[in-house]
Amino acid sequence: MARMRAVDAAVLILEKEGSTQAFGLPGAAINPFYSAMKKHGGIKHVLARHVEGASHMAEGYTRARAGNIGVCVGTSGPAGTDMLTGLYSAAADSVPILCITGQAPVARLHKEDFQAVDIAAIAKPVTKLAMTVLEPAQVPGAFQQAFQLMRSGRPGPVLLDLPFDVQLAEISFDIDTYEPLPVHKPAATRTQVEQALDMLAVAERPLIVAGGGIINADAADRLVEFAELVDVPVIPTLMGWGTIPDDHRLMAGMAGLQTSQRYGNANLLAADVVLGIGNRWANRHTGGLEVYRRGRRFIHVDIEPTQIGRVFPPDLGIVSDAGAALELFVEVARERKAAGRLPDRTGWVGECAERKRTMLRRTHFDDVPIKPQRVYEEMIKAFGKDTRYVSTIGLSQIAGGQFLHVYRPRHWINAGQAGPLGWTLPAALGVCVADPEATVVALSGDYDFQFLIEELAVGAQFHLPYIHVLVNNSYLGLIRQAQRAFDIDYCVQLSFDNVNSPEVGGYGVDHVKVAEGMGCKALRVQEPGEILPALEQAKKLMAQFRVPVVVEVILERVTNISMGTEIDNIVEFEELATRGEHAPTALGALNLDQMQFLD
Ligand SMILES: Cc1ncc(C[n+]2csc(CCOP(=O)(O)OP(=O)(O)O)c2C)c(N)n1
Ligand SMILES: [Mg+2]
Repeated sequence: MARMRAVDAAVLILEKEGSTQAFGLPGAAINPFYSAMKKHGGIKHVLARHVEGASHMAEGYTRARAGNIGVCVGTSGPAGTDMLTGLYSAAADSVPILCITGQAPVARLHKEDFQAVDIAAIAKPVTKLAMTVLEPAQVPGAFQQAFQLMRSGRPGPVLLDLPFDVQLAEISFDIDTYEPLPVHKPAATRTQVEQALDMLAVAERPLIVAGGGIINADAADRLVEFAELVDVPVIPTLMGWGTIPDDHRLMAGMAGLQTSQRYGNANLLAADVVLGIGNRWANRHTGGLEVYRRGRRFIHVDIEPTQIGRVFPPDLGIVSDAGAALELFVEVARERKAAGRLPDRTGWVGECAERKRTMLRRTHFDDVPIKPQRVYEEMIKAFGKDTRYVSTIGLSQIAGGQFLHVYRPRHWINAGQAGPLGWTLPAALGVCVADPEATVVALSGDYDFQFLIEELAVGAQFHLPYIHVLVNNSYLGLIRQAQRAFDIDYCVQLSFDNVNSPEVGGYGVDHVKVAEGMGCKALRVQEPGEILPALEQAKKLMAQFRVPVVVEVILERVTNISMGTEIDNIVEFEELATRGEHAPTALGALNLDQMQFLD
């Protein structure tokens, strides 16, 4: 059998498992692995400017395309600790990434060697497996198991930590005899699906809650087919947004405390039976459970057995991969339809659609400084249905969730549970690498943008063009809004007089100069009428220079965005849409002028 260094075997395995894209940065302890990447040539590498950035790039890369597993690589010590945030956000959103770190030699691990830290122990709670591989001959098995675990059950990240001497040690290995291990995904049984359909059949106002598990299972088409067969409206979760197109007649809006629509919450509150598929009843979706559950029965389908009953006990729990479950749901629903056993839902579907047409928030404001709602209206005009949006957290992301439209799975790419500031920019770069043809539009507040701003240089160096809409209120806006409860406005200001850039008018950082300094293009907008032309100009600049283009929109400093503590008490801070021209890009808004308003 062939003899080779353990790292050579590792790189051959990565290639065979289909993980051919790495994001990272070298250091002395991981140089052997880099030498193997160079030698074999089958793995492309993007050099990040911060190791946390590399981990989020890997996430963006995985999230963009079914089957992708992004790899992030760093040296020993701080590189691993920097990547923990990526591991956490990947784990929290059920996203597989493989994190590879260098480590001090085995014999020196306990001697407080330079940059030796027990990264496997630190990473344990945020990975499916975190292992320092102590025996060179275990390297192939560790990688084999890593891929099996990342793909089986609830997907998630793995960290493999490779001591320097383990990387270099020679082992016997033949890639031709290496086979990926079988992947295990539980599947619903016919009895379970029959029971769930029986519960839906006796409902008067049934709803489907479509979670990110459907996207992970690449099963959005089956979801839509099932919803159409049984004629039941769908509420996607934030992670499931795009499983059913926003303009589909059965898309009933999103429910929740923040990234939701008024009609989404109203539709959920009106429902009597809810079928959740591949979702986890996240607290920003449910709000208080008393309100969320009141008077409703729940079915919960999830791939991970211990997710059933974690948040509240469902009336029926089914352990299944979302795709496998939906396949059976479609099959049984077809049979019932042919037998004339599916109830007529015309009235209920019409009610939900009417709320979607009428319960709208206003977006059309002409104010200067610009009100944030207007930005999303202009974005909808500028970007088509195939746009891939990337965002993380903040008022910017929340308003994006309320006002933008998403039409396809993996076209709203968001670190939903962890919400780590700084994620947007590197994740967008990862999406660009995964889908170079796509129109990628990132959405950040000024603080999120500043967090990992240095990654712009990566976009310029590697020619990863995308548009970054930067909504600048010179505030930690979401936290400022949250501090209203404490009657403070404390440590949330980002404004200062920039001695080099008086033109930013006290908004502090001159993002245009920073972006240009990093080799990107940037435009600044101060008035609502300039937004659309700037976005159009950005598309041209992106095509011409093949670099990231930042469109900074200077917002009014203080705007509160609709949110609340329960899904039945969302606070509206602006007047609602009462005429078509108030919400010209809302779906169904074409008929707004004739509409009967619901309060
Ligand atoms: C690492 C990290 N620290 C703190 C927070 C809490 N946090 C959430 S949003 C936010 C402010 C975001 O400000 P900005 O990006 O400007 O967005 P805005 O709300 O102003 O639109 C903060 C500090 C976080 N999500 N992540
Ligand atoms: Mg801000």
